[in-house]
Amino acid sequence: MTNPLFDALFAPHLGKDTPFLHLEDGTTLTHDAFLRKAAQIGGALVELDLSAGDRVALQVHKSPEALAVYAACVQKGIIFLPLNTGYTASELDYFIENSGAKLVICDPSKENDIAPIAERTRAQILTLDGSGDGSLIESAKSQPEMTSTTARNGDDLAAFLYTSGTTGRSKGAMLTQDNLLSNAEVLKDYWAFTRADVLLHALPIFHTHGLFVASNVMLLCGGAMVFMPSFNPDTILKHMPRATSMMGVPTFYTRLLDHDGFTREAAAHMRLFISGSAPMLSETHEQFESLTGQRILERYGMTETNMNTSNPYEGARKAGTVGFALPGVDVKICDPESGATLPQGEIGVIEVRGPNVFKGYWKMPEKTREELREDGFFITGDLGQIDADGYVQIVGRGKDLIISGGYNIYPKEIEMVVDDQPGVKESAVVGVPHPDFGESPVAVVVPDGAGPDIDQITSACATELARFKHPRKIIILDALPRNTMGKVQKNALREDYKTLFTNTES
Ligand code: MLC
Ligand code: AMP
Repeated sequence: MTNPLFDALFAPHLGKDTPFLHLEDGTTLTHDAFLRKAAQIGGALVELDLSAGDRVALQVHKSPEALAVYAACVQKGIIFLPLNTGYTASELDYFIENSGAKLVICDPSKENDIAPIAERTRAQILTLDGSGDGSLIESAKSQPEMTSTTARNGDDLAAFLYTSGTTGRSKGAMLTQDNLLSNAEVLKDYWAFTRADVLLHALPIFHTHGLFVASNVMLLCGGAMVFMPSFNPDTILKHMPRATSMMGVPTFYTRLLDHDGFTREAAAHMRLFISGSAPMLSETHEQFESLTGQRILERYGMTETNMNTSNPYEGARKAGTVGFALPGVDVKICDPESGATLPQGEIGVIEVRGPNVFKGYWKMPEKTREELREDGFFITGDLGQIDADGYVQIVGRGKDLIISGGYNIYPKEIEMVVDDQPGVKESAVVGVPHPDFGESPVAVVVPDGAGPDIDQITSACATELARFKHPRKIIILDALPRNTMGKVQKNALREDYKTLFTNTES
């Protein structure tokens, strides 16, 4: 009986007393102890009548138990659907209903909000808090610490990750066992991870970066992680002496560089710093190198594709580039209109193909056809070029996307909420440079009649949208700039407000 993902990531560690998770309370969870927890959780899921192909939605704080739910799902062939802890009840409603989740696991503080949704969609509900307690764990306690592994094929689904779209409607990216495993295998070798590695893990585990890139690679190589609930530069520096490597979004690096305790000596023993999920400014690269003498390794990925390109481990890591196509991944630059491959050096849409590329969007065959070509190439919506040395450079986005601190925000989602408020004729949301988050959303609002009540817009955003999506500024304008076709010129707005957060004099 086989289950490729479980067999590669988890099964080799059964019975091994090797360190896996170093925790904030000073304790260390071994691989074996982790797998015992996972087996008990798996037993509890099966007792709730979940079986292979069912979905478990999970919105909980980061903890070893939350990661053990992932392991349990893989072992039992259940599709794992992690959700950003910032999502509001109104956002969750869509994910739970759309995925048809049979079980929702949430923080106890969210249970009352989620219960009516679960009741309507006939999902069961269990709790798990940030310290690893809750009704899920109560049910798991009576389960055996060893459990059977459900047979799966590499093509079977392992996870759904929801990613927002241009229309404001999120899409469930269906990821197979092979998508996850092939990428973890490539990254482990490309970045030279071994069992001697200790990774500083401060990313959330509900997105590709923290879950699949960081955790899968570390499970595959047999190393350990300093598993922190969230990013805090003091905590990072406290644990850096025992670590060999870190993965983070650019905000991690700018915040570390702003910290007095981050010195050449503090980083001297570190083998590797990796960045991704959002563009890293060349200045950050240079500042990092002049402080530490080390070059950050930047790579490029997406929810739908896992990782596509990476700067090399050995060899030049070029600032402002995301490196080469990973082994087994094809990358080409295409004409946005015709889809024809462009000559080297020209700017176009980045398309990628490989075992890492997802199977499609859940219950959205049309969206899948629009973005995933029949020959297997996925149209990323990122604009890029390949330089003379073969390095891929991301120069912009063809898609109307804002990335704030590594989180994606589609303007449409915010515009829909703002447009619904009284006194609003229309609105346009754009991303402008932000010193901490890289980019932040600004809402430009055109008044209707007596005009809008800004407090009302703010509170509507608070009810409907996760905090990270809230516009950091609301600007009232008589009319939106439009081109001759009547299309809103977002570029003009981005230009007008580009120094809103970075101009220290204002
Ligand atoms: C938190 N806030 C954010 C935010 N994160 N606002 C905008 N953008 C964000 N990313 C809110 C908080 O709720 C808080 O609200 C306020 O902003 C300030 O909080 P903070 O304490 O400064 O933020 P912090 O909790 O430290 O979080 C910042 C962060 C975090 C950058 C550390 O966002 C983070 O870990 N980001 C990583 C995201 C990630 O993993 N992305 C990978 C996606 S996968 P208030 O109410 O206090 O004002 C992917 C594919 C790939 O993209 O290639 O990897
Ligand atoms: P997500 O949908 O959250 O997986 O975000 C994927 C998007 O993040 C990509 O399409 C890119 O726009 C962006 N991204 C990821 N890594 C990088 C990077 N190293 N540089 C620039 N953009 C990146």
